[in-house]
Amino acid sequence: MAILPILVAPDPRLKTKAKAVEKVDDGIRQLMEDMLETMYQAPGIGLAAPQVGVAKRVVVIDVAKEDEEPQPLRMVNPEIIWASDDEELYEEGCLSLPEQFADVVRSVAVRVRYVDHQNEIREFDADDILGICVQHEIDHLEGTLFVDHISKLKRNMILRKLQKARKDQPVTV
Ligand code: GNR
Ligand code: NI
Repeated sequence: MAILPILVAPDPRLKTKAKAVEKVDDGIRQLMEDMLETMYQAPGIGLAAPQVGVAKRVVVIDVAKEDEEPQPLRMVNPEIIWASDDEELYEEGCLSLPEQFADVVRSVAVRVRYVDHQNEIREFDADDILGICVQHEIDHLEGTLFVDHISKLKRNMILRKLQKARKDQPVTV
């Protein structure tokens, strides 16, 4: 297991479309375990491979609360095969946009198809925070961040703050 460094916007690797995985092998399984460890320690409820600099369609999610049993989801090539017309606002954050939050409109419910860690095709319905998280993570595979769903004014405010935070960082040796 390993904690992987999480990329912070602006970074061109966060804007790149990730490639489909042809076969889930030990390398992909190891990547998913490392992503779970990285997500838990961040802490976050989801993580997409592009956020750790890997341009592959791999996502991990766990929306269990701190006092609940962990419920890790490992998804390869996830796709939304149905989305409700019904939409709702939710205040989102992102490990690649640290300390930035904004209201995003998304479908209330989605049906997701993915390949699991044993190469089996699976489907499930998600709503609530899980539905939002799945949509947020699949966006990452397309090079889309939550700020791409809000007004240009709010997006630029957030991106400028992050640019400034990066400039103000002490020089690392
Ligand atoms: O940890 C996360 N929390 C979160 C909160 C609201 C909506 C989406 C998310 S996903 C985020 C982790 C992350 O950046 N995944 O890509
Ligand atoms: Ni994110």
